[in-house]
Amino acid sequence: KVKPAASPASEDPATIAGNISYHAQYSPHFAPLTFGPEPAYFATAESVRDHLLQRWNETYLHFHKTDPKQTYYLSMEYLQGRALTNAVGNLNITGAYAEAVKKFGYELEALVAQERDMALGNGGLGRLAACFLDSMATLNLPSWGYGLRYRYGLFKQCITKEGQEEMAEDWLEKFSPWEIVRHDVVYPVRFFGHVEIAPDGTRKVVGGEVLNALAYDVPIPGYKTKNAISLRLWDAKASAEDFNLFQFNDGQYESAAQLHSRAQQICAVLYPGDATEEGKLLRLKQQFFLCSASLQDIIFRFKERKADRVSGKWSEFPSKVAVQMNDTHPTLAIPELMRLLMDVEGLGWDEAWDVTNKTVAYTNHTVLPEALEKWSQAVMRKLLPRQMEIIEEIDKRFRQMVISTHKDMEGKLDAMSVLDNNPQKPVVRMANLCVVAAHTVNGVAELHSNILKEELFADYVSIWPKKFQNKTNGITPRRWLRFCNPELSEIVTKWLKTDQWTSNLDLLTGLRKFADDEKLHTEWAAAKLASKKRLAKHVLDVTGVTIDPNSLFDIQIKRIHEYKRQLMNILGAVYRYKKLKEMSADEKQKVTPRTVMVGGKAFATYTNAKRIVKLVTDVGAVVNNDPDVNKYLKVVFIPNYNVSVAEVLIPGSELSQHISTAGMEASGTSNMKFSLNGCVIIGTLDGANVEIREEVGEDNFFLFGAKADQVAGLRKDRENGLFKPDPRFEEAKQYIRSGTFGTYDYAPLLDSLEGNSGFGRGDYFLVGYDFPSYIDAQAQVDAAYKDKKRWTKMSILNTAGSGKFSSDRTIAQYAKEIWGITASPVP
Ligand code: DL6
Repeated sequence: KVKPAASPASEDPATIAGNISYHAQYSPHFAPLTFGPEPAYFATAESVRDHLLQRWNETYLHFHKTDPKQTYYLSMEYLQGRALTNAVGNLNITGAYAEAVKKFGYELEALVAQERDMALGNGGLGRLAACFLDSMATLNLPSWGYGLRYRYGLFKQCITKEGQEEMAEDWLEKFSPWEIVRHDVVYPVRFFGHVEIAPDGTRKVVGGEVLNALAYDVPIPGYKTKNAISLRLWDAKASAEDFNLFQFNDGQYESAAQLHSRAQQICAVLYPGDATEEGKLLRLKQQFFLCSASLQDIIFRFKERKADRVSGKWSEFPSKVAVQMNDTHPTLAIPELMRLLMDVEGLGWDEAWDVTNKTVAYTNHTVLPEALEKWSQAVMRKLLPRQMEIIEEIDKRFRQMVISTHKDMEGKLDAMSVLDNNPQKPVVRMANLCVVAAHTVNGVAELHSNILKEELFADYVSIWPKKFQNKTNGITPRRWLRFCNPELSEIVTKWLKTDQWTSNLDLLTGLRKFADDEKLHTEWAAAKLASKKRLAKHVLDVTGVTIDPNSLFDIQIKRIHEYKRQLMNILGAVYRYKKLKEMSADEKQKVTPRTVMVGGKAFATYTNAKRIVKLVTDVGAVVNNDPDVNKYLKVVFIPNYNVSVAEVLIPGSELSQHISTAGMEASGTSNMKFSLNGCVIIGTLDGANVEIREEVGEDNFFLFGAKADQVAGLRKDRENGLFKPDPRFEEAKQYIRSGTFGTYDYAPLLDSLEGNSGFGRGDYFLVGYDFPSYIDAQAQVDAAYKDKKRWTKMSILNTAGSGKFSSDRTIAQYAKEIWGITASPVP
């Protein structure tokens, strides 16, 4: 037993300053001669970490003693962003820390800016996981996240004359104060090898390569609670025995450390390119590494909490453990849990299947066919021979079950089965495996969940009608309003006469009754202006472009993808520019000045997405330098969009674009962040836009475009030559083709918008169809913005209608309706 040490976690500024000083001297990362902003940030962060560790330990002990059912969230991505502001905010010690660092001559904000984003994710799915952890901790739920400790997370985006260039971003270059290495938490993970069957029929894998998974814990504090949960990240290590000293001494340095170098590859980068076979194999290794290490750890903890579980009380397992698979990336948790239960713990198939099925649940985040994972059966068999045997058995039993109990479905079996045995390309369909094995499958917004039930997974619904649910996504109101927008937060607190909205976001509806109050309007507009000025400074710093805080700030930030239709946005800006050029000076006076900002990263090998980035920057270069129009229009590409950039952009936004082809965006979560910060949305009826519009009111949302159920018909019409493009659409494309924005070859990008040009998919994303209604909606925006009273009211009503989109609500629903877990606050 370890005796509890005296707590270094004080809330008194003088004691905190002493603790920061202590870390500056005794946490040996920087020589103690100077105390510049960087060492000051690290010492401050380490001091905050003391608070976190204390809570982490107490929470672990509490869960250990009370043995509640616990959820484990398995995700290949966590887009955490920066931690310092969030940590002091959640611990309610921001003021004390601000005062303490002043004693060293620093503003807390200046130190916060030193922190590198922890960008272990790509986009919405990873940021959702981060918001979920915040809500799990805040709601005192027994729950942990598991992920991988990539060295290079999401790449750094540089914008050059050629367009986007990717650079590796090493968030661990100067170590992270937020992670704690657990040298005692290590599990072996085996790749390759072959299955050996003992005379009694038991199986084990021998040979191949074994790497160790080493745990790093990132403590996640709840808001105003003693609970702090864990994001446990795995790193891969080879052991000393795998280092061939003989070869090394013989000068064969590379082969001597071969396994060490392979271990390093596993957690080197998030999303290694998968165009090559090696790339595919590495990605599969990453997925399995996460699943195997996490499940071994989960089983260890299940046994650790009650001594008699060592001999196994496996039917109890699903009443103590819930595993949530964040998309199909952690699907291998299914065969790996089966393997551990059968080959290590000695259960039979039926018992192991029952336990697995009652334990795992699956969230789908996309219906895009190209994003639904399929793995080559041959690769899987080679890398994971035993898990592949198990997948084959799952597939066989599923087919038998359908034939014996749902004879009418037999004709659909080839599409529903786990294995696609097409001789040209036999693959394992990961989504099908998830649906077959999980007790619950959910989509992430009403519309998306309906599409899952009615289209993608429709065939399974007749077999398991109760398996499918909706859990509309949410965002944490702490990071996405309270901490990133202090001016607006204060106003909300003042008018609601409570700050309870921070953990009960439904209280925001209380703002509705003040939506016409002039005093509130004045305060609201002043807060928005302050945020716009901060944003304008950021734009100047990172692009050199001056933007006018009195113009309408119109923002689209998200991964660059054709279905998200940044191309429609920029075509709209091009059309606007052309019209401005045609106007007389008097006519221009009546125009609503607008700054169009686009930000987002294009996947390194996604050529059309990179062309879109280039087009935005080229249009910006011409428009912003054109003295005839640049008072009325600016177009800016915001480089290196990430969580901390979003924290500056979103508070300063007035209009934001969520304009995907209906039915293609599963939910979206930045739409929720914008709306919460009093920004009005222009959007299609897609993903969570549908629910946002319901909540904030139709009058406070600029709607346009085709509906999801029209899309298939419209695509057919195009194929049959029935689509007649609007002249405005033709005009905008032609303006680009004419070379107005430079000589770069935009033909392939623009051709992708043409009928059946052969290039692209004949405007698969229906930009041409939606363009006229988009331009009309933008004209309504211009008119509405001129009426300041109307606009401010719309802004207030957006914030007031955002209560539903708290991730606290989402997580409370997962806890009750999928996981069956309840709150367990540290006393
Ligand atoms: O659910 C989180 C987020 C949604 O808000 C987005 O609409 C959706 O595009 C995104 N999905 C993915 C899918 N990736 N894979 N596989 O990132 O999930």
